[in-house]
Amino acid sequence: MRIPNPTCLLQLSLYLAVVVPTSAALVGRASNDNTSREYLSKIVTQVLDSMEAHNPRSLPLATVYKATENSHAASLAMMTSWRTIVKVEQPSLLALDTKQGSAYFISDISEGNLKTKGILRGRVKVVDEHITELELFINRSRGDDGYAFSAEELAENYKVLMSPPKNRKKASRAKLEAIGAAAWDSSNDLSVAVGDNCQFTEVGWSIIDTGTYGNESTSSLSCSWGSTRPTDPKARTRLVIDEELGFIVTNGLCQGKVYPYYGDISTFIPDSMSSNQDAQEVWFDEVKKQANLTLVSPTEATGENLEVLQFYNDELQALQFNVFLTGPNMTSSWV
Ligand SMILES: *[C@@H]1O[C@H](CO)[C@@H](O)[C@H](O)[C@H]1NC(C)=O
Ligand SMILES: *[C@@H]1O[C@H](CO)[C@@H](O)[C@H](O)[C@H]1NC(C)=O
Ligand SMILES: *[C@@H]1O[C@H](CO)[C@@H](O)[C@H](O)[C@H]1NC(C)=O
Ligand SMILES: *[C@@H]1O[C@H](CO)[C@@H](O)[C@H](O)[C@H]1NC(C)=O
Ligand SMILES: CC(=O)N[C@H]1CO[C@H](CO)[C@@H](O)[C@@H]1O
Repeated sequence: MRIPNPTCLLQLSLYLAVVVPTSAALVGRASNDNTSREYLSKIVTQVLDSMEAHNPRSLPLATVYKATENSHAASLAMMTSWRTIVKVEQPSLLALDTKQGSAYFISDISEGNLKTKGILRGRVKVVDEHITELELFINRSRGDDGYAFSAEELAENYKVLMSPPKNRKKASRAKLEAIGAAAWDSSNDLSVAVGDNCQFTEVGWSIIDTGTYGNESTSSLSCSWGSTRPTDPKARTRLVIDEELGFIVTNGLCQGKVYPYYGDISTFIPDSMSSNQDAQEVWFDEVKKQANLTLVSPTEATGENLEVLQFYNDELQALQFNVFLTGPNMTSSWV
């Protein structure tokens, strides 16, 4: 991670941004508080640099901070991220919430011998210029996220999201919050128009689903705002609301099953997508009879999704399912 000047990071969008909070934004805050876009991006840089340096002690941590890595709590000094990460690329996506002092980032990382690339993503919250919350996820191959990911495509795919058209119509904070809430409640009938170029990704990857029999599609899936979206009454639906770039960072859990899939891969299918699960059961029974492939046994799991949406010009512009799998019927450390 080498960002000589953190402001370069947002070069394209900063000129649109309110760099210094207005006096109104500071009302009710301690005088040493700073939640400007510039400050928040600097904090993210510090966190990533400290990983490369294997030194979490350099960070401005609050006396008591809350932190999780891949869904479980640990002190930063004990976390894998600060032990094994040797290089962090500059974030491919950075969402900044100047009202709550929170930031979300996602970056390519290298570990150990630099031969494999992974993906690190997370959320930081600051209060009075101290980090109070840190929620991190590292990709450890597709088996961990249950969906898919691509360390190779991440930066290229997200570039367009970080430089939206200058003349875009920004949505109000209330609208962004309403979309975040509806994303985790399938009974919420908020209608959300999906843009023609809306980008759908799973941890950086523009998804190509070849289907159960490997013959269905060779092109990328597009976004949808469907009834199969899972419901989590405890979802945190407005973790980072970036009013400038239109990002909504949410987190919720959904129950589902890990199934063997076409070829030798496995995939996580939420219970809310019951017809997809049924199709997979049919395929599983067929292939099991043929007995010429080894299959991972369908197994219950919880998918923890740090779901990111982007909305402007009255349309959904990006939808990202960033899933991490844990055991069945798990709950979140954060609720
Ligand atoms: C907030 O932090 C940024 C980045 O460190 C700095 O440039 C800016 O002057 C600070 N603003 C306030 C009001 O302290
Ligand atoms: C894919 O293959 C399956 C099984 O052979 C078949 O039932 C299905 O119709 C095929 N789908 C397409 C889109 O060709
Ligand atoms: C397994 O057997 C079926 C039926 O004989 C055949 O169609 C399929 O190609 C075989 N798959 C593999 C991976 O050998
Ligand atoms: C998870 O909870 C559901 C609903 O209560 C239950 O049916 C299921 O057996 C549980 N799974 C495990 C592995 O405990
Ligand atoms: C560190 C690590 O496990 N990284 C994995 C991330 O994903 C790639 C595939 O793109 C794997 O090859 C890496 O092993």
